[in-house]
Amino acid sequence: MDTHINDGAAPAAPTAQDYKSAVKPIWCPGCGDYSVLAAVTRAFAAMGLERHNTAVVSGIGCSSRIPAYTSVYGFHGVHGRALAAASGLKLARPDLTVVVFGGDGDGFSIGGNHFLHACRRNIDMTYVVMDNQVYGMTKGQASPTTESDWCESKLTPTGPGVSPIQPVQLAIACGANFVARGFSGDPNGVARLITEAINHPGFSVVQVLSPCVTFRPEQREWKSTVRPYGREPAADPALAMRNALEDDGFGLGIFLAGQRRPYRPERADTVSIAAIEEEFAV
Ligand SMILES: Cc1ncc(C[n+]2csc(CCOP(=O)(O)OP(=O)(O)O)c2C)c(N)n1
Ligand code: SF4
Repeated sequence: MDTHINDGAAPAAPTAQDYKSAVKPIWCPGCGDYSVLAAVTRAFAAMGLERHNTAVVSGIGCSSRIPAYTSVYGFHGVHGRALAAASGLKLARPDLTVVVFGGDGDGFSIGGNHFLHACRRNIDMTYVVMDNQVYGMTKGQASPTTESDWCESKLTPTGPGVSPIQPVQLAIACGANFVARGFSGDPNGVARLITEAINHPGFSVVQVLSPCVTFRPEQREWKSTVRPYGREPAADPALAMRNALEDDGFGLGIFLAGQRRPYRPERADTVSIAAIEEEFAV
């Protein structure tokens, strides 16, 4: 850590505050995303991550504002392309800790194709999906995780009418190596999950149920719906999937801590920027 020099000799332990930027979040009062920001900065502090060796990457959405609010390197990209940008970054700089943030719309609608290939590819990075089952930033349309009978959007007055995606099941099915679910109302629990996800090799997915109090005010009740799903993390994806299928979408904990080898092409370590420029005649 480059701050916190106490007596000129030993650096003091970093705090969550060290990982927050000076930019004040503009989320609605009560939005679950505040707690996710608290959780991720606590996780970074607990791990003592070096800010210059850490990068957060996002797409577009309320949840995707996280890079502006952290003091590590950040990239606020385009809608649905966070995982593509993060994959390139991690392959070019495998020494960095790369954590990706976004919403359910960003990740499973416009970014759905990238999500399944990121799981399949298993690059060593962490994806935190802040799932509020709605498009918050564009004022409350149904997303891929919205219940089929949610009738509050003018675009879908009788409900979307199709079954929602189950992110935990999808991540396991597509090959993610670590899959967990947390709740923003428990920031310490989310911080622990993010820490474990970063420490686990390969592609880690953490679905964080994070209420949109403006367009889904009923999600305030999630605090009495969530509970630990109550089983040990499975190393076997088949067992993890069975546990996920038996869960109702509100069980919290680690479903899968798998053993797949992360994807890491040899070439990414050896090729130089000069060689790339020469190859492409830049
Ligand atoms: C290519 C493109 N299409 C559509 C949009 C409009 N748009 C911005 S954010 C968003 C959805 C955000 O929902 P979600 O990812 O669930 O994040 P939240 O705002 O709920 O955190 C959409 C459709 C856009 N910015 N770019
Ligand atoms: S619209 Fe919803 S998701 Fe966006 S900041 Fe407000 S409460 Fe949060």
